[in-house]
Amino acid sequence: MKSGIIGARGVGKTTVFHALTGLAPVAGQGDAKNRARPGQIKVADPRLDFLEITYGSKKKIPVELTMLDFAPNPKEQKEGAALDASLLPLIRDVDALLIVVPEFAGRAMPLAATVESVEGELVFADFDQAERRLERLKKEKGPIDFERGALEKCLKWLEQGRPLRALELTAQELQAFASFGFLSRKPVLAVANCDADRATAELSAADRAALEARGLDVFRLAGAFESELWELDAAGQAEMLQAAGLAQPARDRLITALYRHLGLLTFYTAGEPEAHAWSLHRGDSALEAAARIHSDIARGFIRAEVVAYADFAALRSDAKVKEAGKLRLEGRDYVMQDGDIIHIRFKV
Ligand SMILES: Nc1nc2c(ncn2[C@@H]2O[C@H](COP(=O)(O)OP(=O)(O)OP(=O)(O)O)[C@@H](O)[C@H]2O)c(=O)[nH]1
Ligand SMILES: [Mg+2]
Repeated sequence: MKSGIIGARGVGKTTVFHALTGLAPVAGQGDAKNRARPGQIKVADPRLDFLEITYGSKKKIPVELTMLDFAPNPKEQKEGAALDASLLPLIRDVDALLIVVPEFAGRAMPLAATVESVEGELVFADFDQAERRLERLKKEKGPIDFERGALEKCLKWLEQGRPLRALELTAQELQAFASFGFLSRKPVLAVANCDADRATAELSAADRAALEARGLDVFRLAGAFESELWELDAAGQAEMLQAAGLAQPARDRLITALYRHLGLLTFYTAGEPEAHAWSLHRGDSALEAAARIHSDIARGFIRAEVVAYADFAALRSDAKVKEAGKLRLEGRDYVMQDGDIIHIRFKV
């Protein structure tokens, strides 16, 4: 799970990255070739802690979400541009976008309008890409009618300035576009980078309506304040958060928001060697869960032994789970549930 942090120049993208990952800005970050800086957020997970203790696992491996911060490219960015155009090719393979909008004193921009202008750049990039592909198809000979029709449908939509995420596409159309990495189809979280005293402020009704209409979630984060948290120990952090009226640091709230917005769940594999948490899309099958673990395990998939987390937590051992009849044998099409603990039998 990789999220790219984007937005206009100087809106606090690197500060938000620091707040979320604990990685402080480095001088002269990035060069023309390598502009993305990755940072990890380890997902705090009490269920995983319980599995580690109960199994006496030697290792604990939490879900990690990757954030990408991009070094600015002074050459290519026009003053006041909504988005650095040279970033567009770098965000084609991310799973989600965080659009940063500044709300801190001295640099406030209107939330909904700013997100819309960044989205406009994504829509424009998709339009450009679809149009070029269509031009190429028109020159080629052969049975290309399906993709042509699908592209024309997209172009018509994009022309009205609307993101592709709001356009219904058939499975076949999605398949045809699988390699395109359309930007305006990516899930977006708007991040309002505010001062600490506004960290829990409500959205205005107008902003909420505008963003909901676009299928976007908003996340409020006091970037500078949250970056400073990393300099303190756990007790100091808790005190500082409490003083600001916050129950959790932004990284934990962001994880919840991303999970909800991207429709993710967590499943586990656990034993003495390691307790391991994995993220998966809601609706994915046991076979897809197997593929997350290892392609060989998916290829040789026979059956999944599954126990719900709540059942394991109540019974506290594999033997008791079995005895109580709570261990299920499921096939490859089984739809994974949040908290499932699985063991996959496979043969290669
Ligand atoms: N008060 C306050 N200042 C902030 C906050 N976030 C960023 N700033 C300031 O805004 C300036 C730009 O912050 P960066 O995080 O470097 O912004 P950026 O979007 O990464 O900038 P570029 O990478 O150059 O486009 C810095 O001077 C920060 O100190 C915030 O939450 N509060
Ligand atoms: Mg930066």
